[in-house]
Amino acid sequence: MSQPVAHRRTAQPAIDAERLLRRVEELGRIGRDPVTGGITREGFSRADREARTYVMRESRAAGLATSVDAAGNLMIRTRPPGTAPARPAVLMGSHLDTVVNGGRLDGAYGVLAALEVVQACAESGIETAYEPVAAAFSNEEGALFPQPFFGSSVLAGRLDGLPREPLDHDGHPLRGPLALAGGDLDALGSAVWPAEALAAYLELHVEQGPVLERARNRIGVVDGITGRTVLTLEISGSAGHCGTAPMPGRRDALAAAARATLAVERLATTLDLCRVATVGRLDIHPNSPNTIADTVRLTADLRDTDAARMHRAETVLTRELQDLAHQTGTRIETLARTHSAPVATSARLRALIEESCRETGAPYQSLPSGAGHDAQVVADLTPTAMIFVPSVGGVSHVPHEDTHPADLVLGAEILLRTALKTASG
Ligand code: HGY
Ligand code: MN
Ligand code: MN
Ligand code: MN
Repeated sequence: MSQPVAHRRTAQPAIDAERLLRRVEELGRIGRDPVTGGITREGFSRADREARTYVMRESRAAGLATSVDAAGNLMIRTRPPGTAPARPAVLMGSHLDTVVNGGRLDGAYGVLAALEVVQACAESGIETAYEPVAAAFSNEEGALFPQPFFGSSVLAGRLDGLPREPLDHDGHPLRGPLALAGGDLDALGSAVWPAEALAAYLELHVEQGPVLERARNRIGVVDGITGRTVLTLEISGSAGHCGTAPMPGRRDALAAAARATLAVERLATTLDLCRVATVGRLDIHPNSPNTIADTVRLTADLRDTDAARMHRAETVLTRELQDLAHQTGTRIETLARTHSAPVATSARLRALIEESCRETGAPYQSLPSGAGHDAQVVADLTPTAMIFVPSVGGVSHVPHEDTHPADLVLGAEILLRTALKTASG
């Protein structure tokens, strides 16, 4: 690791609250449904590209240097790479893509706060041992192309787990949309960071749950991030006329999918094998009111902070699906499987976050993250930590996802202070 650059301080970097809140609102208009108010910016969609362009434009207007790597990750620096001695980065970021009909803060807030920190450092002229860099990781949610954590996985060098030709849910290739976002599927290797290029990763995010609000704490210091396994299952049966096909002998893929959905739910209820288990997406063919469905695809999302529990839950589900296929005369296949291990965050970085909270008098607490984050992927390379701010009503992935403006500003302040403490080497 290169020797830290001398630490020259001029004015103290400061968060510009009005600028941050303005950007949150402006970015929140991109991909917004005028009827539901929900945000839909699936990774590598047109709306996602518009969001990346908005953040790039704001960064350049602020005199910052932007670049998009082969995975479509947007990086924002105080000055272009190569114009100063190379230093390990204190990387801060999150994602700009959303779930379908989601909220305006999940991911976007963390990217804009990271931009705010880098801009505050540039405006102050501060020179730190490590370089503050902001990142918008591509396709964190996997809403259209079911390869969640795509951008952070490439940065972390997790290329083996990616399909050669990633496809979206309807079989359309990623290659074109990735190129439109500034990426290059054939050059993903160029977007991999070596561990020594990083000193730390910090992610500021809305909690997306009820814990902080209920406890009346304003900052969450995340101690662990949940593990997550997502199975894409395909159930194949036989189509037929629903009025003439006798009940005995049917191979009804949708009836089997309904039983599979309940089997997934049971993993986290009566069987208590993992913390949560959800079927969130169902694609039915031919999806016709008077036709027996012949094919159903569904996603099973299993989560726990204990890897062994998650593994056991998946094993039990696999066996139950085999039994179900036999009972219903259908074929049940796993088309795809993505897995992120649970991770513990860095105790050293957590202590710096807590120190920043004490300096500001912000009431804080430790808590686990039930949501998955890019931080658990970047943890492969470098110490990572997450800072949460409260979610109003404890909800997220819905149009009414919200956080009080004062909490949004406080979160950015804590991110800035923690980043400066980390960057000072
Ligand atoms: O699903 C999650 O936990 C996150 O929103 N990607
Ligand atoms: Mn999300
Ligand atoms: Mn998120
Ligand atoms: Mn995240």
